[in-house]
Amino acid sequence: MLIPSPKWLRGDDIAASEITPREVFESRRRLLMMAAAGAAGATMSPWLMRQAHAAQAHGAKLAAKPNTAYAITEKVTPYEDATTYNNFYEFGTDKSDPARYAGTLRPRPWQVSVEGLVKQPKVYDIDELLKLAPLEERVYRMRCVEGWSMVIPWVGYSLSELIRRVEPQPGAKFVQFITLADKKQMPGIGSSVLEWPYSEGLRMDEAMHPLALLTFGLYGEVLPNQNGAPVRMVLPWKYGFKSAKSIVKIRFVDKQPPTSWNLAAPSEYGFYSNVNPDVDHPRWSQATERRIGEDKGSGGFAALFAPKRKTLPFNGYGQQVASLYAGMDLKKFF
Ligand SMILES: Nc1nc2c(c(=O)[nH]1)N[C@H]1C(S)=C(S)[C@@H](COP(=O)(O)O)O[C@H]1N2
Ligand SMILES: [Mo]
Repeated sequence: MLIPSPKWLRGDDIAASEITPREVFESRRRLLMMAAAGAAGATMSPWLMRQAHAAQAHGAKLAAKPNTAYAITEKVTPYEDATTYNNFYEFGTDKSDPARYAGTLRPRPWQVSVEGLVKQPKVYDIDELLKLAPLEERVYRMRCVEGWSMVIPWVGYSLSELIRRVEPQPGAKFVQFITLADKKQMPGIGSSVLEWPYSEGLRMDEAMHPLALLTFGLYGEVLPNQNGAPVRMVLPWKYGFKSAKSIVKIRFVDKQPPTSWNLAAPSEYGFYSNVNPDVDHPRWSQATERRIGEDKGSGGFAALFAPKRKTLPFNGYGQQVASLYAGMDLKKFF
């Protein structure tokens, strides 16, 4: 059995970045991670695996002013869980795949094209977009359609800040988010599990809701690649898959846009996908969820052993967003 040296597991190796050219350092670090994940994968405990992945995750600081308007009192999920238990199918379908393989994603240089039915279309450089409005820290509850949840301090600003600046035309009824699909950076693109590029969408009033966060960071740091660097959406009242990662296009359109998960399984994933304990997924109940990081064990088993919680309508954000859906049959528009 291979026992990894505690020195690099602790992340001490990161100090080498000061004396080693970044590229060399990063590829060396990746090799260490791959050795840990691969060679020892069969015998290393899930906890050790996650420490190995966590060692690669910390990014540059990203300052933001806490916005307590939507503050929740639940315990924040440990950083290690939020950055090693991910869904990002462009890097594979296992929860540990994004942390393992997203090192190949290059979040700079990066442009986001804001286009379609707007008076001021523009291709934003990511660093211009980052400075468009003051960054806020918002602690949001997140709920995946698979039945697990987390509490994450995100860094970003309301998408409405951007929407106002590009001035939608009267015909713009929906916003579509299109994310990067580059085979060279994303090993999962070879698989046909979803149609690429990943696409998501919102109705204009949903997109304008202040809770809808254009997100650049988490835990006071820039987004790690596995969480959707350099920019993603975060929509806390909807199932996680609505929160598209690594966005390259924001398109204003007149009709409800196609979305990747709806195309893959229309009977299981609707356009709205509001968190709703009363609408079961065809293959499982949505009445409860497990909070990642609350388990005593960890790793891929986290979701199995964490205690069950009741899932709340709109993920607990009903007071803020329920009025958007007044008069709609949410069983039909699931
Ligand atoms: N581009 C892209 N965005 C994506 C996904 C994906 O596979 N590709 N997965 C979604 C799903 S199912 C979830 S639950 C969240 C997970 O975000 P997190 O890993 O930061 O918690 O990202 C969403 N955004
Ligand atoms: Mo998800």
